[in-house]
Amino acid sequence: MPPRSLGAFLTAARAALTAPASQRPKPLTIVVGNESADLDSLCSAILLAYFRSHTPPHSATLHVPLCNLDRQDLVLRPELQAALSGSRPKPNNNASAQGVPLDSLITLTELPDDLAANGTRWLLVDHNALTGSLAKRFQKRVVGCIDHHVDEGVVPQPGEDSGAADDKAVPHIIETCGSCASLVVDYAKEAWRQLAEQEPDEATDRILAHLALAPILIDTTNLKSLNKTADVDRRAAAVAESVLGVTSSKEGADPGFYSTYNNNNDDDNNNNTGYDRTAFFDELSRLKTDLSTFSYGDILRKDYKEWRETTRDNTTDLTAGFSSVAQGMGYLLKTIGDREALLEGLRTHARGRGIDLAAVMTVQHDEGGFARQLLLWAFTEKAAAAAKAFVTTNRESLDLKPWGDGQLDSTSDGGEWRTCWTHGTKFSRKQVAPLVRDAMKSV
Ligand SMILES: [Mn+2]
Repeated sequence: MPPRSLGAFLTAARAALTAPASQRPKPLTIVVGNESADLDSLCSAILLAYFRSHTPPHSATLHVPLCNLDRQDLVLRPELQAALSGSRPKPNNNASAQGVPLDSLITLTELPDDLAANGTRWLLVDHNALTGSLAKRFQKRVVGCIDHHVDEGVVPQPGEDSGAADDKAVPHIIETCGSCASLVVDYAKEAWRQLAEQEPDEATDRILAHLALAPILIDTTNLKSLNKTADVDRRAAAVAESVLGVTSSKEGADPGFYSTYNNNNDDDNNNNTGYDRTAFFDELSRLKTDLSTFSYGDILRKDYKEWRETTRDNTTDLTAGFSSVAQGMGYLLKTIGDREALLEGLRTHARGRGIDLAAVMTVQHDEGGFARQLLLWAFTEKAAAAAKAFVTTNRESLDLKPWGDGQLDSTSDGGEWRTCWTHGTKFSRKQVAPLVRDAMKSV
């Protein structure tokens, strides 16, 4: 059985992955979340890998939880650090010393270049088809998934004659709900209960409970969003909270489910669990939107996606890179750096990725109320034509208005073109990027 302690488990998993090829376990089982590497993906991968590694009959198999991002990007996710702390993060709170450090996680940086696909088995969480560089190397080795996205139909059913999916115990769960972590907890709750009974480790189980609750609360807006929250989200939150000693009177969790840890408070204060749902949710939300410790380079790559399109005349491939930012343009200029620093940071970001059209989409919370801004910077004439076409087509429907007296705008940099707008819709990148891509294809 792999180590019970989460810290020691991660060390063992990392050692298995990074061992010389001849000493690597075969097959090596890897659990990975989707490319956005958001809280849900990261926490779901850790939870599923941990529980599968500790659940008979899989306990002979160490599952490696892989974070689908580069090591240098771990620091861009302070909310994940808070989830790993095992308690509500507060300065001078000794309980946080029991947590697991962010850099103990396993990232794409540790994935060996010589890892042969046929020596691996993959379980996907929070997506059901590999993307990017992992897809080319490993898609055929995917054996199971737990996910809440639309089924793309590429994960083999257990027992299907794919060669890889010979393990009938492998999960194949795709169900709509707020957070994938809810499905993982629901899948593993009985194993978790048995583990807690047979080999109690309160520090580890507290961290696991926080790793489950963090994405569930974030993805369901503290279980309050009626259209996002499903029964399984409430059920899983109740299970995780019962580990923390919170007894639920609601249906879903047996109040004594994790009695191992619920009886050890020797005082009369029934709430002495160090956990408060709303406080934990507020702290995670604050960390997600606090960009004050980051540079422009960090902020522009934190939530970044790019697309490549061929122009209508078939002469040019244009690449557009979209950075989503959890604060407004005013906040950035005030908190991160002035106009010059922003433009320098964005130019460096764009050059480093070889993109023709950079887009920055912001969400403003304070400073004059909620608003969204869109900064477009075209670096070539063709990209400028696409950007202008986008504006012409969408100016009215997006209610585009110049932002900040045009202080970020420029049309004079030899072929370059740059404008910052506010737009009057709720559209995020999911809706705006396709419009920009259409414009790129139209010139
Ligand atoms: Mn998700």
